[in-house]
Amino acid sequence: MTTSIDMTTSATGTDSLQVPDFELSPELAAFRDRVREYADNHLGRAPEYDKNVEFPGDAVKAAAEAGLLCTTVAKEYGGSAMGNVASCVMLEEINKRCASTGVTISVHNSLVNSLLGKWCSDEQKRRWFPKLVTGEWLGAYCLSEAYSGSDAAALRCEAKREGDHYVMNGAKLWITTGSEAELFVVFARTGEDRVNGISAFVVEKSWEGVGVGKKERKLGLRGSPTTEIVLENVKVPADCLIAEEGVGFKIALDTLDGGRLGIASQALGIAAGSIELIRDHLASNVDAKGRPLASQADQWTLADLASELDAYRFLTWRAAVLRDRGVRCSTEAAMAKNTASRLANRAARAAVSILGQQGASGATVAERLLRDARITEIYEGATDIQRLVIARGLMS
Ligand code: COS
Repeated sequence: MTTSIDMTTSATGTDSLQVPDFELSPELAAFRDRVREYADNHLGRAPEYDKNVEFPGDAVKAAAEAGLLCTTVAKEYGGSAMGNVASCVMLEEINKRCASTGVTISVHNSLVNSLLGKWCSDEQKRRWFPKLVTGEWLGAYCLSEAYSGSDAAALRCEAKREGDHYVMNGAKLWITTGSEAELFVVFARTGEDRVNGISAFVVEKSWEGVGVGKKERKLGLRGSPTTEIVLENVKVPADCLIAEEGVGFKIALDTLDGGRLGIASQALGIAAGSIELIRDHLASNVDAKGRPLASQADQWTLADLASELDAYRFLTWRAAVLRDRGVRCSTEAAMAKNTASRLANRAARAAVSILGQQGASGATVAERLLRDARITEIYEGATDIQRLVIARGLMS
């Protein structure tokens, strides 16, 4: 008896041996083109934001008007519900041009809006989303403290329940968009247990006792303000607790899985921008007969960087697809950030080297890309933390 195996169709009628389509769908390609148009029209001031240490308020406002601050919000709350893959495509394009604008949008969408959408009640979403999706308010994510960076569960900020509210005291460090945000997601201790004693809250900037502390002087992303957020006897209404007491740490780490896709995409954008600089430089350097003068070594560098860019983009999109499907993607997101952020640093360093004196000059894009690349290996979980998450994922 011969068994015939249908190689194209599964019992459920779906294509069981389907090869993934490595092209963007027509809808996503159209969205990417729209983001490119936004970038062409509104990110031309990137060098000024960097030079003047100026928040890209005009670019962020234009992003809100273009519907780019609501990609991770459901339609019923005014979002476009485009999801994580679309957000990754968008963030790569934006970061290629301006990483300060890119990180502002990444944190707003991937850390704040995503978290509220997944964990808040319907009433809470109706309270905050109208302001967040329109960009009237920007959001910030407050996890790190002086004694809890990589070891996030060591945080000390506390929230003590007193009747119908909590009294919050503590200080958060390295807060992206700190001085510009109106809404903070704050992780604070409501119990002694290292992990299960942490809860998540929404805190509004206008409340008494909420202050913006020291602003950091930074190597890169100079248009993006990174500040301390000080919380002194802040009365946080009990209905600003997110989900329930004790699940804050899991909410924080789950949200960071999505945030890391945003930073991986930022790194891809910085890498892509650097590779384009190298390509254009090498292609324009020709002899009298129009033959390229580029050394073989420089051509190998270009080839290797471009190959890695494609590979890590697919790693990033794979994790984003999983997250859009509601599947935990901690390992895959960490793989994406680990590889893309290291590539961004190598690509930007190569751009500066290959462009020579011109590349190292503060007047060129290469120098800014190199400074902007550095942080992608540090924030939202340093490279060694990503490697730890990957190893734990593989061993579990
Ligand atoms: N999604 C949901 N739950 C998660 C999770 C995730 N991605 N990651 C961990 N958890 C859960 C674990 O399953 C565990 O729950 P149980 O005790 O019920 O099993 C709990 O959370 C604690 O996890 P874990 O034991 O791994 O906690 P650690 O203290 O060992 O944390 C690392 C480990 C280092 C991974 C974590 O502290 C981390 O990611 N640090 C970096 C923080 C960071 O990125 N900061 C940047 C802030 S924004 S600039």
